[in-house]
Amino acid sequence: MSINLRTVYAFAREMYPKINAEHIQYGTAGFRGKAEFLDSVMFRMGVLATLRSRYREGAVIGVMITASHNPEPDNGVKLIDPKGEMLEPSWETIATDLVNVTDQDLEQMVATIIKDNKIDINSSSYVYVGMDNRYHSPRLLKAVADGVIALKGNVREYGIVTTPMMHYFVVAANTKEAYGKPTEEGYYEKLITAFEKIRNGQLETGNYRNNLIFDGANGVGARKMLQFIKRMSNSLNVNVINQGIGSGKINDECGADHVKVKQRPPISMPDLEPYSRCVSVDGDADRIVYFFNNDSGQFRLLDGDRIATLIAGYLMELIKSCNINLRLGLVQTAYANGASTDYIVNKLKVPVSCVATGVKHLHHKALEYDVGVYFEANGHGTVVFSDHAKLIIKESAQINQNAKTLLLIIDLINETVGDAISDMLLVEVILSHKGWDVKDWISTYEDLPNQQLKIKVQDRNVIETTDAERVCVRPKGLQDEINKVVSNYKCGRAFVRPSGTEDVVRVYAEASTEDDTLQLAYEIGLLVQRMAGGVGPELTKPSNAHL
Ligand code: 16G
Ligand code: MG
Repeated sequence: MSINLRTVYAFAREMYPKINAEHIQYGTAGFRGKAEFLDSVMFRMGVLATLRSRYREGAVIGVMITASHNPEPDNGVKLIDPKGEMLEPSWETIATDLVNVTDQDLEQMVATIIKDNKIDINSSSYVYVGMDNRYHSPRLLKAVADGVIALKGNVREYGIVTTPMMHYFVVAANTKEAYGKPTEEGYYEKLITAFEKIRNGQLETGNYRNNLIFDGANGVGARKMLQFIKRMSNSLNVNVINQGIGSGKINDECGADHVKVKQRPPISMPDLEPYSRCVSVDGDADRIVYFFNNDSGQFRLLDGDRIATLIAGYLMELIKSCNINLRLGLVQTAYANGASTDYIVNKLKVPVSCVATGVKHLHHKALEYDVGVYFEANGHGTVVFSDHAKLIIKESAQINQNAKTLLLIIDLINETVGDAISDMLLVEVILSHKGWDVKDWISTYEDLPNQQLKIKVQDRNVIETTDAERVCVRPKGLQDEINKVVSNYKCGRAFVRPSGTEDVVRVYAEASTEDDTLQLAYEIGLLVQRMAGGVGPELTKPSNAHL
């Protein structure tokens, strides 16, 4: 094979010229922005994925085209490393450099990456590409594929898939199918087989009912849930709303982000019977929250913290009952409600670690446990099992029924990344085993009222934090002021951090009453405005929680 780097330059100039001079950065969500400016970014990410595959000795690298929970005009791209993890941080920097270079300098930059990383440019390379159902995604997918072709890599297109499906395909291919078949059918088969074996025909127990309303956010999750339903026996009755057919726009007034942030049900919701179980996923189906209305019509949310405590508590019970010795832990972020942490540590006796925001931090920490459960409050999360844990569980499963269930759960959960549909199936298994309805589930603990604010400042990076973002070390003196304010509130807790996805500083506050929480968030917001270069009008006190 002979590769001429001029091809990269020629392709770029002719078909994917860089039309936006604004500097963009590969962040926790990869690259994201308005779709019309992303063609050159996509082409270059195709080039980079090909180089990365060669650097990793021909392992499959994934590329997912999606802007997740963002509005429809946005799109984005993320690379998936061979074991299904997010792209290695040193290559995030390379990605940032590569998309910001001019068309003229592109050829030279590619040559530098090849040289610096000692890449054998004539070796094989494999790139898998998938996309969400935004109308501009096919155009952007072609740009990625052309990037791969420009460097004579092999590209496999999966069409419309969820983000977690892409992670699954990459791992399945790189483990030579030990994790499953790297096809859409292989994915359904693995999850559905495990789910139906665990259910074992026992559909309704105690207060658990077998019906569920699924809000697909007009995104990929809706389509894939319909595919699940087609292939499942009657093990779960799912009514899919916001299917993305007709005029419904992705994430518009629906989906996990809408439900969590606005604290209200999505549009197109049928009249809800009190306590009927509903679930919302985001546009690319890697986030999930549950919700219901109580008998006075009040909306109640069961977010990532609730799902995490349910799963961790259940896995702990199963492990104990098998008499096997495995270290189980839960990983959360500073956004986890204090009541959830208190419940899981003191009632369920599960150890908890706290890490910085972003899936990669949680995933990394969870790998330190034999069984690591991780969830962000916003609904990103999954469970990872170490090789040692898998071995012990397998042995025990020869004689113990609960270990058999654990073994099936390993197949049911998508270990590669948080997967809304797989998480949902696991929650359904647990609720059904416990004979619980949402009322039983929510009564495990009472959330502390909480409030988030966004503060605009001149430069959000003047805020530096440590200790999993719970302590602010810069600007100097800000943390002392925060501590003083917080000490005036019962059960008060607050922190500030620069957002990784928006040009704002985020404030989080919780306290024992709703009024106190609003006042605490307000006071901390004012401190940020005063001490971290706030711009715009002075903050006014928010009047209701969950803005
Ligand atoms: C990204 C992260 C998400 C995190 C959010 C925080 C991934 C796949 N996604 O969407 O985990 O909660 O950023 O946004 O890591 P923020 O920094 O603007 O608060
Ligand atoms: Mg998402």
